[in-house]
Amino acid sequence: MDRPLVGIVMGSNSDLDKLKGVFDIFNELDVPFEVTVASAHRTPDDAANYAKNARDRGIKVIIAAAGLSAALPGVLAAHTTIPVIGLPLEAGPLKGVDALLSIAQMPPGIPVATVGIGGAINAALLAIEMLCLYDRSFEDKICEYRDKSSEKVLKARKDLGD
Ligand code: RP5
Repeated sequence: MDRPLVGIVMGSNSDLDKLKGVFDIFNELDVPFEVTVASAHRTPDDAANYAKNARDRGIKVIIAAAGLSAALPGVLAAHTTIPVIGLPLEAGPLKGVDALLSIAQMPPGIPVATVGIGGAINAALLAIEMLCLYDRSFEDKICEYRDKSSEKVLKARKDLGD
């Protein structure tokens, strides 16, 4: 098994199902990743240590997924210079809007790249685009994915008799 290049961190085990889109893309495009749980609130030292050690372990980008008042992506970003993609998850009465704003509205100085609520697929694809900066073979994987997406639209058009 290849050394993981993407670290996926979720705030709770209850988030796992919402990350399916990330796992599917990485498995389909053969991207080595690891997944763990660390909470900015319940295991703050653990979250900080993960971020601090990630670069030395070969991780090139982190996807941090959390719901409610989602501090996790910002906390991880504060402890590493590896780019962090924040993935806000739908949870609780505000259905992810709270997580989206918590992640996107980072104070200046510690940026977190933010995708939409439940934007698992875009988080995965953005991570792969960041991997292209290290290894251009990942470009082929992105192009392969885009070609398949285009084919689906063209097939739908054909099915409509257009
Ligand atoms: C966040 O709180 C987690 O990311 C999760 O989305 C939400 C609820 O967590 P649990 O109470 O289910 O552990 O920290």
